[in-house]
Amino acid sequence: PNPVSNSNTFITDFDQKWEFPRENLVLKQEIGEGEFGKVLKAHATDIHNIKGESIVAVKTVKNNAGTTEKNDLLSEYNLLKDVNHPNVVKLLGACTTQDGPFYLIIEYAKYGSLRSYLRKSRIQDVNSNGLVTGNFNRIETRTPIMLPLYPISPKDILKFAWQISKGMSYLAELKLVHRDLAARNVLLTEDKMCKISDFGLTRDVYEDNTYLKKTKGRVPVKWMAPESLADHIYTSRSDVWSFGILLWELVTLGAVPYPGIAVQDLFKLLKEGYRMAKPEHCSHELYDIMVACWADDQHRRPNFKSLTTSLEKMLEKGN
Ligand code: ACK
Repeated sequence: PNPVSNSNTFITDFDQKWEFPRENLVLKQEIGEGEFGKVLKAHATDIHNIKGESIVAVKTVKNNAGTTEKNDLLSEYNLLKDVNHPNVVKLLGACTTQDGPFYLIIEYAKYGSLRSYLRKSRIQDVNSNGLVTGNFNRIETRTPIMLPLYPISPKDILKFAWQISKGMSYLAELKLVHRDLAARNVLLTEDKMCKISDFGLTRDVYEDNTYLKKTKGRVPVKWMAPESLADHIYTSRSDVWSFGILLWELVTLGAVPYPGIAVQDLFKLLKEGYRMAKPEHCSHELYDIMVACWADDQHRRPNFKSLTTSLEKMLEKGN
């Protein structure tokens, strides 16, 4: 039989375990939009063993999306079915029936992407005394109490790095290569837990642990290892390079890497040995980790297990 299909529905393997009835999903406002996809906040009733109503996030493609984008969302769905870790975004269900668009339902992260949280945490406010007070939410009482809206401390930054490293270590163990690890692709929940997300580009690696990307798609050049840029080689070791860039994003509260450098000039500079300088307020210890992640020889980079241990030690020392 010919399934009914419009531009927004696409054929997928029906999976009873994850299928969620459309009538139990009430879409609310849009929380994110890309060129071909969007993310909506929604209310779901009785989803994934959670009785009653829960707030969830729904990922879908727009009408203008092509086959690549649809396949990316489908592969994200299939991949998320097999992963389960506190620092990896949780799949809650999917609507795949042909009477509507394909919806991927994942856990909702109150603070959105780590990048947006980092950038919001920068916003400073000058109070009536002319003092910089940080980003404050004024709660009116007889004596005004000021509470930071997006607080962040050096310890939080280390904690975020450690959590992401743990999630990546888990993925690497499963032989999964993320290929687009960046602060924009990590979500932050209400209890300040980092969740690795956006698995559209993730591929399972087999045999020699190397994924060779055949065609040119979206390329996050400033997060990419030299071997990915030159030869489209993606491994957990190239994810480690991206993790180094993510550490730099954390310390700079979400700055764009290699400020002032055009993407087309980057590869040559990296091959000549150029690396980003130590950001202000970054400890030498953390900068050494970043630089180690950016070793030109992928085999000299630390792995996620050892990164997790190093970050854990730094957290224990309280620096
Ligand atoms: O930084 P943001 O507000 O948080 O903008 C991006 C946008 O959608 C595109 O990815 C937000 N987003 C994505 N997934 C989720 C989620 N599960 N919960 C909350 N926000 C999300 C993200």
